[in-house]
Amino acid sequence: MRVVAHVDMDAFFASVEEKMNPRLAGHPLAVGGDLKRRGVVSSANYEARKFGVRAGMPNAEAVRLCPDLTLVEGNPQKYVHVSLQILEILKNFTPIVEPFSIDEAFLDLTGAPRLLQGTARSKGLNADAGTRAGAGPLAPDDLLEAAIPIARAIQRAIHRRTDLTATIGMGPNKYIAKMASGVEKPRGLTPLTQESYRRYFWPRDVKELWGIGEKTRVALEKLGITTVGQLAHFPKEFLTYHFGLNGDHMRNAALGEDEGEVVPYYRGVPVKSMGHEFTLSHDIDSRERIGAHLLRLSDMVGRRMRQDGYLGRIVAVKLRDSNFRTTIRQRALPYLMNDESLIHKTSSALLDENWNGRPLRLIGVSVSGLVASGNAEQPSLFDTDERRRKMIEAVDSLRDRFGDTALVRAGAIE
Ligand code: DCP
Ligand code: CA
Ligand code: CA
Repeated sequence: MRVVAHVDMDAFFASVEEKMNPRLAGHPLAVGGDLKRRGVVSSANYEARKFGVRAGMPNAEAVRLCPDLTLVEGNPQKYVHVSLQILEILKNFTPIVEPFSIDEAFLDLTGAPRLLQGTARSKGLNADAGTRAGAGPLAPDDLLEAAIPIARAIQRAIHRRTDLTATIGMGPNKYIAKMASGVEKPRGLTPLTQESYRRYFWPRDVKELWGIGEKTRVALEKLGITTVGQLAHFPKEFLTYHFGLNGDHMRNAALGEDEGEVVPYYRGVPVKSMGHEFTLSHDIDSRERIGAHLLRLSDMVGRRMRQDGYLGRIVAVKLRDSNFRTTIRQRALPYLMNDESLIHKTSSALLDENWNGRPLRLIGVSVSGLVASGNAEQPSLFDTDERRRKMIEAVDSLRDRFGDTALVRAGAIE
């Protein structure tokens, strides 16, 4: 029996921008990435959403829908900074915090000290007596209820420290918690038991399930499954037959079953790429100097791969010239390795093939396509791996869209 909370910041990037420019507050605002190139909206505040402005929409379309829209480029460093700040706040409530994306985290509140006090009170015990002695097993509903004040306290703490608002979903597992946070936004606080989860979601469209995209929705429809409830009741064997392992995952999702534990940040996030980069103190155009940096970077990357127990296959270099033009080029090797001399050889070749001779202000080397060098773990698409992938993508897309923030290891906001 657990209580898991999912915290999701409201209109994250847009809200951070609002706070930095108080005169923008209350007006439609969207973060549009690079405004000179044809960017897309990454975050719209709730005023802008009233006009239909949504993340993923081209900037031009957003402006057409909402001519009064303030479109800003965005400050990725700031978002990463606030994201880390929020993580620090969450850690005050329980050490079991799993950062899931730039603006989301899961918390396992089951053992949180405040929860234990709360349950003791609701059972008519004094907190000192503890809950284990004589209290008997708590009903899942009691646990969830006792966690509501903690969720409120989390929202208050986030607001106090960052001036931003968060929505929290809670449930007996991560899946229900994540689904619950989508029920009411912004500033929502939604606890769902497994029973209330089913009551609420079973009549709804399968596409509302987290992890079910348009392709899967269409495939399910062909089997006559359109609602979450139908999916939950569909014979397991059929689903497995049609969708393999994912069939099982989907069914569990519909049932609100999820054994996945909240993996605390300190246990480390499996990484899919490792890289280092240097921002140079002044622009450099000597091949020799650049080569020296490349050697050092390759060395750092290889060393870290071995330290953390990874092998990888795809070597990439990143070059940013004095005009802020960023080039990323990669090459796949035919085998897995964690050898800095190979990384260096490959990255040097990539440099020579792609450098236009312009002075450079940033050089980076990374290796991706990583696997653990020890054990080949069974990947699970729907579960943690999928979540991790999303997180990694979130951070990567940030870096792609805005150029680089500080050195953020892909897949780990530490
Ligand atoms: N993001 C992005 N590109 C997207 C979607 C999101 O860069 N296509 C970034 C900007 C968002 C942040 O990730 O602010 C969090 O994404 P969410 O989907 O949680 O969206 P918001 O926090 O902006 O809004 P909501 O209040 O709906 O959670
Ligand atoms: Ca959000
Ligand atoms: Ca989010």
